Amino acid sequence: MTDPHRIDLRRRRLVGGSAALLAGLGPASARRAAAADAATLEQPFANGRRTLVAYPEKRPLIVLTSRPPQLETPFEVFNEGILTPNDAFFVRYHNAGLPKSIDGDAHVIRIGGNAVGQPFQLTMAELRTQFKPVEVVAVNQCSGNSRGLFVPRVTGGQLANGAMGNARWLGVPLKDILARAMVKDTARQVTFNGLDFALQGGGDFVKSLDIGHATNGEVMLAYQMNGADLPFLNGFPVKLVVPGWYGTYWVKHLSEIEVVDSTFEGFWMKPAYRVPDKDCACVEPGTAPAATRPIGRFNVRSFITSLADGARLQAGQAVAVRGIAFDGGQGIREVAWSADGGQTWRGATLGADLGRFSFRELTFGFTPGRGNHDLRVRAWNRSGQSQPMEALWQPAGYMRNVVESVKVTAA
Ligand SMILES: Nc1nc2c(c(=O)[nH]1)N[C@H]1C(S)=C(S)[C@@H](COP(=O)(O)O)O[C@H]1N2
Ligand SMILES: [Mo]
Repeated sequence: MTDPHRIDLRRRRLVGGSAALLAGLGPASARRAAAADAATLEQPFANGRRTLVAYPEKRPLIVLTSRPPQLETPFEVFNEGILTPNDAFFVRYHNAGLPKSIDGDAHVIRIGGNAVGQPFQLTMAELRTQFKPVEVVAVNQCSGNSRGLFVPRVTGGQLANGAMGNARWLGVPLKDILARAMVKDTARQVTFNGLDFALQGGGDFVKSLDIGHATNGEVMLAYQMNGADLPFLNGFPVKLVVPGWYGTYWVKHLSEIEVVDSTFEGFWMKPAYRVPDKDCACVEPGTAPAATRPIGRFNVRSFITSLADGARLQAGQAVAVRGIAFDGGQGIREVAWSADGGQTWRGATLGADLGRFSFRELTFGFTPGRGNHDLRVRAWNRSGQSQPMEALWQPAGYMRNVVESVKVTAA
């Protein structure tokens, strides 16, 4: 890992030779790239044909939209290791207005709002040198991860299970930064804005957290990911990291923090990114919720990563099966596996514990008899929460966490 205090004066991130992708020529360039390299794959739902394109600092990823770039991680990447490589990490933007280049040293973060006594500005150099850095391994997952698997289908980005990733984040607790701003007793929420913008009116992407959450010591301003600068598309030079909470709060290219004396109700907090205000965050399929709340923590999820649906195995030959489990910050306590669609279960083995916000490796051995097998894994977190056997439903297509099924055949 590089020295966190290192200041690289050449820390300027142009979006490389492919700046055109981000500068407004996106769709045409992306189409050309796609035509040249023509790698496609079929997602596991109707109309799931997708192209893979290598954006700046990225290996070929699944393109959902090119303007703005929205890229999904091919699922087999999650079998490479417990940390998701930076060049494979998914990308999500709402607005097509992206800065063409960001000078990582000149970048400043403004801290203000009507509930601070002492507004100030922080340069990246100050952020790196004037505070004690902390590290956390944490999953970033889009609220709409797996939305394409909803039945009945819902509108929004049609993603399979690759809008998530796990990284080691290095940065400064937001709490320490806000301590300099003389936060007043009237503070209710903290809002976060980044350098990206809406091209034709529309809403700039601004998010908020309650003051107690923002100052819990976990929420941080991260300037490194897996020991390297953040890739441009993942928020260079600094992003908010909100361990255990959905990616929507992880504001990229962070440039403005305001402590305010009211509940912020900008478009991306209300009506966007809300879930049914019930324990299950669900409603009867096809119906609308009576009341909603802002989306919050991840629910419990687990996946088999070493076998794809439809895999063919050798009968009588043992297979070491691998996967991952995670939750919103309690930590995973237990994972069970089944080879008969959930009728009988046995315990899986958990891998190294990288902290309660990280993916946790799971493994089990399985020797298939001749025929079809429906493999499933199901996780429990330390407060006993688990995954439903039947998928829950809600109109925005957030928070899918059903026990998934991987069907394999042995001959
Ligand atoms: N500045 C900015 N930050 C943003 C967004 C955005 O549109 N603009 N989208 C959010 C959403 S919904 C998600 S899921 C995460 C995705 O993070 P990533 O692109 O680094 O994977 O970024 C969040 N932060
Ligand atoms: Mo998201």
